[in-house]
Formats: sequence, C-alpha cells, structure tokens
Amino acid sequence: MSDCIFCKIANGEVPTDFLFEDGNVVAFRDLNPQAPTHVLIVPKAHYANIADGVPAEVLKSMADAVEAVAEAEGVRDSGFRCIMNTGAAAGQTVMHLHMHVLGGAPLGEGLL
Ligand code: DGP
Repeated sequence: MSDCIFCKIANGEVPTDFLFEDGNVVAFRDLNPQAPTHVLIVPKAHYANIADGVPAEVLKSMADAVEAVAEAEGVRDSGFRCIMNTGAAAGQTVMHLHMHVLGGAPLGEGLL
C-alpha cells in the first residue's frame, strides 16, 4: 500500500536500521519505546492484522524474528512480552500487521 508507513520502512523507502531481516519480515525499533527493548516485527507484504489471511511461512518468520531479537537484546531468558494490537478498538494505530516485542525491565500489566 503506497501510503502505509510500515510498507515504506519494510521496502527500504524510509531508511531504517533492521535488527533482523529475512525474505518475509523485518524488525526495527519502535519510534516511541515503552520499554528498554521495544522492537516491531513487521511483514514485508501488507496484511492489516493477524486476522488477515497471513501465510504460515510469514508467521514462522515472525517467530524466527522474535527469537533472534530476544537473543540479541539479551531478554530471551529474563522474560519479554509479544503483543499484536488488532483493530482500532484494541489500540492498533498502524494498520499494517506488526508484533511488539517488549522487555528489559519489569513490565506492568497495562503496558501497550
Ligand atoms: P500500534 O499502536 O500497536 O499500532 O503500534 C504502532 C507502533 O508503531 C507505535 O508504538 C509507534 C510505532 N511507529 C509508528 N510510526 C513509526 C515509524 O515511522 N517508525 C517507527 N520505528 N515506529 C513507528
């Protein structure tokens, strides 16, 4: 989608440092971090959310990205949280599927 910021980031139109990349997904730091580690895992193809017919291979890439990011950020063993806000009523503001990975500090119940 031409007006989607996460499409622009994922396709390189908006230069961004990627913590992880494979053929299906990229991972980059959130613009407005809510924890010491706050990374977004974003498919390269546009899906509105997790309930938008996401192929299994993309879901596997997202899981691979979670593992790589958690390891690189040093939160794999200390605990971290994965969140996918789905729909405006649930707090989704960017309508391109993304998973938040949060960690590096005790996480309050209300975070995101
Ligand atoms: P959500 O509310 O679940 O849709 O989360 C969207 C997140 O995306 C929010 O935490 C801020 C982040 N975000 C929005 N625009 C940009 C951007 O241009 N760059 C980066 N790195 N993050 C962004």
